[in-house]
Amino acid sequence: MSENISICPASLPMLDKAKNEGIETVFDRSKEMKTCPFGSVGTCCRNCAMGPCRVNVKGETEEEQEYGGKVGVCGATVGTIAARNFARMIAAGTAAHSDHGREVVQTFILAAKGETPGYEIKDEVKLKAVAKELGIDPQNKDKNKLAVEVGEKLLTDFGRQEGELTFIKRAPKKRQELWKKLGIIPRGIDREVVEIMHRTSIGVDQDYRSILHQGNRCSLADGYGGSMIATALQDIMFGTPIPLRSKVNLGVLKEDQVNIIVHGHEPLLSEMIVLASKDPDLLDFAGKNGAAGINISGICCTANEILMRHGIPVAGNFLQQELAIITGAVEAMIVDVQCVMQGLPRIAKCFHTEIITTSEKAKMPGTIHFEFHAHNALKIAKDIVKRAINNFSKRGKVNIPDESIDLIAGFSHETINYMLGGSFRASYRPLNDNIINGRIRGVVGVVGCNNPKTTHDFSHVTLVKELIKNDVLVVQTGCAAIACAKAGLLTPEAAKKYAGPGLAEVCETVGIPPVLHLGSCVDNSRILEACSAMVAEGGLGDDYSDLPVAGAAPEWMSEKAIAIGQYFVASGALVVFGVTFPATGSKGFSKYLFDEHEKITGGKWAFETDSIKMAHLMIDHINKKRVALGIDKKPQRVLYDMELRRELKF
Ligand code: SF4
Ligand code: MSK
Repeated sequence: MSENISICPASLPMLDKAKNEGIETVFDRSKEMKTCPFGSVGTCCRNCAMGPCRVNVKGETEEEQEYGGKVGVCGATVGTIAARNFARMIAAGTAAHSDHGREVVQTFILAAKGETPGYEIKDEVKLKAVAKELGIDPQNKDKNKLAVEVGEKLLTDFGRQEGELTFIKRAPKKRQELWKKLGIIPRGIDREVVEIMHRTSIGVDQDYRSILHQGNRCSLADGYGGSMIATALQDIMFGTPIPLRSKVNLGVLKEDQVNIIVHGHEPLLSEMIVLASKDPDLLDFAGKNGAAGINISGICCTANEILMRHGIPVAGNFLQQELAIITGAVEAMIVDVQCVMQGLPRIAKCFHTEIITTSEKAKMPGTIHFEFHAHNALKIAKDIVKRAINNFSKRGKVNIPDESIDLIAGFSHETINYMLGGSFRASYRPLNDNIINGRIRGVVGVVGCNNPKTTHDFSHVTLVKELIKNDVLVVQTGCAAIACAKAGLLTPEAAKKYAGPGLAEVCETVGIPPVLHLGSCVDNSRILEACSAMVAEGGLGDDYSDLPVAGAAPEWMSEKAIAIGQYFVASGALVVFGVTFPATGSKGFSKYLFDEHEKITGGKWAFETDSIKMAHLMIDHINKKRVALGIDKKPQRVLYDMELRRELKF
């Protein structure tokens, strides 16, 4: 039975164990849950107390649905309701990434002021580069003073009422002009989220095109605001990732050590936990408690953050958070914000595991709360680690699946630049050249979550294998990256085994995997940066929408994925989602997203649940872009005679 639930070799035995011991997991709850047929297609409105109104109309055409079909009590049509719901998902996703970004900026400023022991400004090169972008002269400035200036300037992006977000300038000129013409350049991050909530409340914006107009503006506040700021300052504070080797899957848990799993999103806490786990006193204390060491691993995006910068192993992705506890080997699961299931404490009760919440914003009944504050972060981290060590002796029977595999991570935008161009002439030229000469067909970002409505990891792995087989270089973030890492796709060796001949040749020459791990969900902003660099390098058009690229989230579940998808669509990309699409109840609005929107920003959404078809949807799109760029034909090989050689100019 478990085989249909997951393809992950470590998850299957844990699912069997759960079944045998009568432990309920997310997979059981998903099977039992009768999802609402209105809500799942975006046509249930509960924005006022005259409803909830469910308007799953059956009309064949948009006209039948919008003008002759069932409407809400206030008269809201199905298109308005679907668009309002969709826009609210964008707002929620943007809020999540941006509130994360805000925490990072505030801690960054405190760190630079020397008020947060444990944190420091690590990457001065990136600090100076960002300062220059912000119009701050870094010359002869103390790094901490400079960091305060940078942090305070970026903090204004959150509350700004007019003007433009700072990092909008990272987009190609032509794209910025288009956004300006359309009126979708975000003013301030918070303002765009608030405006969506206002416009989508009863009796305000009642035109799905207008609602999505604000959806575009808000999503850009995520991509070029909250997410991009978080990535930039995290890199400066904790170090810009460079390629490193590590391990992934539940087999990274160690039977003879204290196992601490960090789970959630913000690296502010996990960085300190990593630091605390190396403390000689705590290591000594672990020894006295019979443990051979302190083993830190991660789940979800926290895992990606500490993997990218420290090579800390990854225990699993979103759907493995409960399964990790079922190993019986986890002393503490330390959580902060986002993607933390409330099912955790119920499962933890069956074992000795303690769930430790740390954010003032995210509390859970049945857990222990150690409130995390930046000014004494290291002390709190040490207290938490000590508590986990104390728990080691309470362990019962342990079943750690013997499943873990190597992966390479750490591909920041800067790293890709250096790896391809060399440290003296960092450049995207070789990538562009290999796209132009056809060795690499194009680039696809495969990102996002797991969803128990579909076989765990299957769509990610199937999609990515099909893409690389067709010479498409894949870049990944989030739980998607963890899924493919578990399938062995994030190693240089995977190129020879799975990639098409062109991509394999490039990977072999440069020494990179065919699938590059770029980090956590906020690090999707690295993909935007990489696309900007590709345009700036030349030869592939002068806007994002000219590039032979696309994006996909085949197993998405979070509102954050919709926000990410929308900022790529607003940036001119084709974005394909699997599992379900929360707007298909409205013929008009879904036609707008899937088709008409391309005429506005050059980008559009698509929905496809079959991973192979999804891959070919994107490959066809990439092929069309290649034709438009005039790079669809292999350059003809010319045999030069002496006369032709003499004409050659060097
Ligand atoms: Fe119903 Fe309109 Fe109220 Fe929504 S806003 S619940 S459609 S009456
Ligand atoms: S953690 S948002 S399940 S990718 Fe970023 Fe994974 Fe999706 Fe959470």
